[in-house]
This record gives sequence, C-alpha cells and structure tokens, in this order.
Amino acid sequence: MFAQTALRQRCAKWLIATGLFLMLGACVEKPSTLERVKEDGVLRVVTRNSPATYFQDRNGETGFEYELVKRFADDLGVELKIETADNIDDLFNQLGQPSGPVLAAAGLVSSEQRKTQARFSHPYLEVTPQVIYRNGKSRPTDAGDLVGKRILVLKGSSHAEQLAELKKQYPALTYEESDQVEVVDLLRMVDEGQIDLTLVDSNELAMNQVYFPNVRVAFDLGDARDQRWAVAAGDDNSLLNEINEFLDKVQKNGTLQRLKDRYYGHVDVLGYVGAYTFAQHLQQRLPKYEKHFRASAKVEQVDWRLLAAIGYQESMWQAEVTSKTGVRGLMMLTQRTAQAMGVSNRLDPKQSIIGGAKYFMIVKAELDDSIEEPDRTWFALAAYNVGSGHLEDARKLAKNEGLNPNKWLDVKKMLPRLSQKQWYSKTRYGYARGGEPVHFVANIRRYYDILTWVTQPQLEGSQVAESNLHVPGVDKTKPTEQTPPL
Ligand code: BLG
Repeated sequence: MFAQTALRQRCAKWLIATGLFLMLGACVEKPSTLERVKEDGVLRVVTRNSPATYFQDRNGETGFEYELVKRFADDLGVELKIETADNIDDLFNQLGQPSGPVLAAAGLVSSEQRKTQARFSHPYLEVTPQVIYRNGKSRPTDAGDLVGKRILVLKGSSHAEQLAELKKQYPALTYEESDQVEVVDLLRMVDEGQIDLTLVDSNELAMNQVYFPNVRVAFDLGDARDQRWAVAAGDDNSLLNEINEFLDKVQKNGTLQRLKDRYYGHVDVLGYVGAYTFAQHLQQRLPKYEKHFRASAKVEQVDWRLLAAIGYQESMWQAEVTSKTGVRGLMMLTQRTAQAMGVSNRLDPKQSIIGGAKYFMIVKAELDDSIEEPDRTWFALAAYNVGSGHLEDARKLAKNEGLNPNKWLDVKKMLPRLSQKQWYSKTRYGYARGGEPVHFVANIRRYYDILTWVTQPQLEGSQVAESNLHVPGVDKTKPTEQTPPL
C-alpha cells in the first residue's frame, strides 16, 4: 500500500517535472523574425545604392525604396537601418546570413531561380525590362537582333537570367555580366559607345535618362514584371505576413500611389527628347546662373535647386525670353509681379532670379497654415504659376468633391476644371488655364529630383558618384544651404 502510494507520488513528480521541462522548452523556443525585429527595435534592410532605390542627398537618406521601407519600419515602431550591397548576388547572400539583414528592398523581381534563395512579398511596382542602345547605331527590334552585339548586364540580375533563357533559343548570343557596376554605369557605357547594348528596367531608365543624351530604348524585352521585397528562404512567415499586410494597406490608403507619383509619376513628363535636352542644358546653361540661384536661395532660405528647377521650367535657363502673354525673363515674371518685387529689368537674369525667389516665398507664406510639407511646396509652385486666387478655387472644388484640399494629389485633379465653364462659373476667381500649373508642378518636381541627384554629396568609393562626376556645372565641393526636406 505504502509502496504503491510512493510510486504514485514519484510518478506525479516525474510528470510535473516533465511538464515543466516541456513548458520551459516552449519558452526558450527561438523567437520569430518579426519578434526579433521588435525586440531589437531595429529593422535591418539591404538595398542597392541607385537613384531608383536608395541614395543620400543633402537632406539625408532618400529614394523610392527607402521611403517605402521607412514607412514600414515606422509602422512596426522600430528604427530603420539600411545596408547596401555591392551587387545583386551579394544582396541575396547578405539576406541569407543568419546574422544578416532581414529584408531586401531593392527593386527586385522574383524568378524561379531567386525563389530558391528568398521568398517574395506582394508586388508594389510594375516595371518593364528594356533593351538599351546608342542613338545613331542600328536599332535592334527583336531578340534575334541581340546576336553579335557587345552586351553587358548586372551580374545576378533578372536581366542576366533573361539573357540566359534567350541563349537557349539563340545559341550564338553572347553577353557579359559584371558585379563592378551599377545601372548608371551600364547606361553611361552605352552612351559612350563602350558597349552596344544593355538591359535595364523602365523605371531605372526613366530616372537616369537625363544624364545620357545618346541612350535610347530599342524595344521592351518581354512583359511588365512586378517588383517585390524579399526575405530569407525558410518557413518563418512572421515578417513576410507583416510586410504583405503593410503593402496591401499602403496600396489601399493611397500612400504607395503618392510615392510613385513622387518618384516615377512624373518621369513621363519630360519624355525622352526632353530628357536629352535637359542633359545638354545642365552642362551648357546652368553654370552661368548657378551663383545667382545659390545667392537668392541663401537670402530666402530655400533650396537653390528648387529655384533652379523653377528657372528651367520657366525659360529653360534663358534670360531673354518672352511668352505669348508678355511674361518675361528667366523666372517669367509678369509685369505686375516684377513691379511688386522691385524688379526694374525682367531680362536681367540676376534680378529675375531674385524677384522670382522672393515671390515664390511670399505665395508660399500666404498658403493656409494647415497645408503641410511637402504638399506646401507643390501648392506654392502652383500659386506661382496660376495665382493664389485660382489655387484657392481649386481647393474649394476639392473640398466639395469630398477630396482633401490640403493634398496636392487631390487638388491637382481639380485644377483643370478651372478651364471648364460648368465649373469655373461657380468659382470666385473664374476662368484659369488650370491644366498649366499641373504640368508646371510635375515638371519642376522632376527637374528638382534630377538636380538633387546630380548635386548629392560624394559617396566615397561609389560607382554611382564616380559616374556623376562627368556632369559639369555642379561644384560638389561647395556647401549648399540647408533647407527643410521636401
Ligand atoms: C503668373 C504670375 C502670378 C499670377 C499668375 O501668372 O505668371 N507669376 C509670376 O509672375 C511669377 O503672379 O498670379 S496673380 O497675380 O494672382 O494673377 C496668373 O496671372 C508665369 C505665370 C504665367 C505663366 N508663367 C510664371 O509661372 C506664363 O507665362 N503663361 C503663359 C505661357 S504662354 O504665353 O502660353 O506661352
């Protein structure tokens, strides 16, 4: 009897001990990636240093991927730490390391081969692979025309994979891959005739076209593809699920569209011809006026590159222009504005820039306090062009439509209505060529982005910075006035 009780007690103790052990086991189980990120308070992201992904300007870190992933880190309530990979293979290697970054945000498209190395998120951007050739040489029109050409692509890129596929169909096709270059280098090499062809994604070309006047699209190689973020291979879905929820959310609430609008929405505005022209003017015209833009920017506490972008939109950096409507000079001042700003000679570039800068800051200060940056800058640009009264009318129309009168994305939809009688007849200031400020702002944003990229501080040892050194007219050693980020 006693022995039986003792046995039962021993069994009970053993069961409790085993239970505790198992529970302990459960407690020390490895935390999920998401838990680890939250515990560390840091989201480590690997990307590439390029204008379409991530780069530094004088206001700090920027780029489409950077901005999107920063919002994700903010949502998680953690700090963002960006790491850059030298090339795409290196990027996937880093992602695979147990102590490496947990997420790759670098304009990646998924492929069968890549799916063995990583898992991909929901899509956020659609791009088309394009074959790039040099203007003046014979234009390839289909995949068969690639045979016999000197072709260079990024090592480990989806474009290299496409060429490997094509080689099965065209065994004579030859191409090289390099891990020593970035997209800008490939485009420069085509521009300078060092290689015949390269392959890049449409968004990368659009952002870089302005530096390379000779570069042209030969044809689209295949259908549009989706860019996605990547996490390490494995079965831990914690971070991936969170990413997908985030991407779905920013898709629905318009944040993603706003970012696309900011970085890519206006790339079509220039068109290719405009982009080549801009590249030439950057070299030939801007140097004459740069000192005046810098001086006015200092006085008005505004980014000189924004003033330069306005100047390009107004006159393509020409001092002696007159519009059909009699508006004149580098910053295209009306007679009334010139008088109000104390400009006696509108054709004097220095006076025009001083007056334009002053006027821009005045219309900006007059805007409703509830309009925040960066929209505040876009509204000020619109007011510079169409006048504050008409801009107010468009804001009222936006409000009546249930849109947000403080968001440029909403108000720019209303501005063109100011030229339609059914709408302008009901506004306070009446008819205006409302389409003009929409193009005006889109163009200036584009020029401003380009000038920001071209004048970014030296990135030590970077291929990208190297490749920009050939753009004259921009003295990278001079300090720039610090201004609020746009
Ligand atoms: C702007 C004025 C605004 C004025 C609006 O016109 O000129 N801005 C400047 O002078 C800097 O002051 O607003 S208002 O005072 O409240 O009426 C509206 O009148 C100039 C615009 C006009 C535009 N460019 C700066 O963006 C222009 O020249 N448009 C005509 C082009 S063309 O003749 O068809 O080629």
